[in-house]
Amino acid sequence: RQAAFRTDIGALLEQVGTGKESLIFMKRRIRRLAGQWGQAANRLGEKLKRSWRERKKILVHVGFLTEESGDVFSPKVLKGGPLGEMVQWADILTALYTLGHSLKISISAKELQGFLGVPPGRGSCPLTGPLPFDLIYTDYHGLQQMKQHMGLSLKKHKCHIRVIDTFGTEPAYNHEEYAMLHGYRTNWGYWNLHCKQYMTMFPHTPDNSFMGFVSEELNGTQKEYIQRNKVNNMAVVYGKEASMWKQGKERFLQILHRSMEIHGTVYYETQRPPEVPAFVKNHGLLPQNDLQQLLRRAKLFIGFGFPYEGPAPLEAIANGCIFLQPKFRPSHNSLNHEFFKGKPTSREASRFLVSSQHPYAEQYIGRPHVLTVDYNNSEEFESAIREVMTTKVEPYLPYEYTCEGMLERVHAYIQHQDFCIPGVSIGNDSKVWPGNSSSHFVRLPNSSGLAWAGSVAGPSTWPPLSAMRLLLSEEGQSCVEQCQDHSLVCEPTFFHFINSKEAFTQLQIQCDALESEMNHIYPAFSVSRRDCCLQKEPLLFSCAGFHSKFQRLCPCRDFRKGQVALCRDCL
Ligand code: U2F
Repeated sequence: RQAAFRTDIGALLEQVGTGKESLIFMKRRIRRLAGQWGQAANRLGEKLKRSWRERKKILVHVGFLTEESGDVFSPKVLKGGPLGEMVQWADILTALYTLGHSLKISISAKELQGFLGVPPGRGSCPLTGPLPFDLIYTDYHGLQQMKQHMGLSLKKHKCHIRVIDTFGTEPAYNHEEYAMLHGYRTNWGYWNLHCKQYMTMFPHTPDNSFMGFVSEELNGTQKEYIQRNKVNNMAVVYGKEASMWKQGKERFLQILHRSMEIHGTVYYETQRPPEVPAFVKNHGLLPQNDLQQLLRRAKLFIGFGFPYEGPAPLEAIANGCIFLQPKFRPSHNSLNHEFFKGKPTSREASRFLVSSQHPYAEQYIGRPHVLTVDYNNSEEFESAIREVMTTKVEPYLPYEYTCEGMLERVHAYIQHQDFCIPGVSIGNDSKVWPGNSSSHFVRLPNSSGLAWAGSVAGPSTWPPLSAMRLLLSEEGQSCVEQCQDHSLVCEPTFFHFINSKEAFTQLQIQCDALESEMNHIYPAFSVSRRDCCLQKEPLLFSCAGFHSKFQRLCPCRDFRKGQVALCRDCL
């Protein structure tokens, strides 16, 4: 069953259903971006010409939109509520459909049951036969519903599940026993999945897979046109809900208003919301297409700290705006900020810190498109506004947020990620280190670590082992940071291959003792005790973990320019 690219989205639109505002929003988006997806499919088709793609049977169960989960999102679609999640699900559906897979979509527990073929009230293991799908994309709500309906059979089939999880889940929070014992309890449960089964909205943690979404793409003519028609003193404020304008924003708006005309897209019922000053031209919540038109004219898109990590700044930058946003010192996380409380992630490793409203824009895009400044320092704020007015920027969209980029990434995951293989899969404690060793690594020049030189043995060879670089972190440093210091990215899949005494030897570490324990910072070396510590539980292999007294063994890899999720030889 070969998968063939699809460019006509008619059948997908029919499948999405109708009625709820959330579905209407998603369908409108799918329709609006259809041309762009079609062109991307043709380009990727050319690129992958010879490779055989298997057509998978896929179920997409959007848990947060089900009545059973309370569906708090749909009634707020037209009232300034979060749309980011719907943007992402619309794009996931389009990507899977465009790639040519066979798709079923469910947004109720009843549909879920029907598609899975589980008759109600069949005891604790209702699904006795094989799972009728190769892959199931869902979210935390959906996972909970699947547990309810599948009972113990969920455990048998969970390697087929992918969880769309905006902010991500770190290994220490995912492992039930460990989370309970070591203070990593959360509101979202401990599912003991392989952490790469969680898929995020931005590439914030390499412990998870980066799913993403797409933004509008412009051709050369459109770019030129936009640049010619930019209104140099026009600003649009990021925040579609009045509450996002509260708490001392007026002072900044006043300063901004001295040099720029300010526009807003804040939802209101009958009157201007009191939080929005009279000098702001408020358009009310706009349909996505109209917002894009507004952004095409504006020079500045300005954030005031919330919402965190949404799609809108990427859309603004893609339409040629400069994005100005506040720096957070200290960074926000689950310990110091209400919004992140109870989320299964610490966001403590640098680069993945919530160091500003939109860390991806700050760290992956940066100047001249993104200015991240201390809003409490009026001089810095004013100088940023002057910079906006005097800088010319071109519309910019990172490749990983284009349709082709997303298709390429999702295609690679579908063809290569397999969490059902023993040795890599859930809770399996087997050691994959392929026997004895000394030829398995070679030292690279200029202290850039060790490269794999052994045979490519074992089942878990995607990403390919040729991409691996073994490095040793500083004390107190995570693998996220150590890899990043060498312009690489941490690749948790490779931990299996470096969790051995041989890896320490090859790094020229002399171990006085060797122990093996369940700990999310292992494999690691305790400098004071000269202990080499191995990981006992593969589910706890973590890029994010660090400890002031340990140097970590870090499996890093290269990545494609503009596509951090994939290594150079990953396609
Ligand atoms: C994020 O959700 P939000 O919905 O608050 O994210 P935004 O960046 O505001 O953008 C979502 C979409 O809303 C659209 C815009 C974006 O694609 O085109 N939109 C619109 O259609 N009309 C308007 O007038 C203004 C915007 C994030 F995505 C979620 O995951 C988080 O839960 C949430 C809270 O941090 O922030």
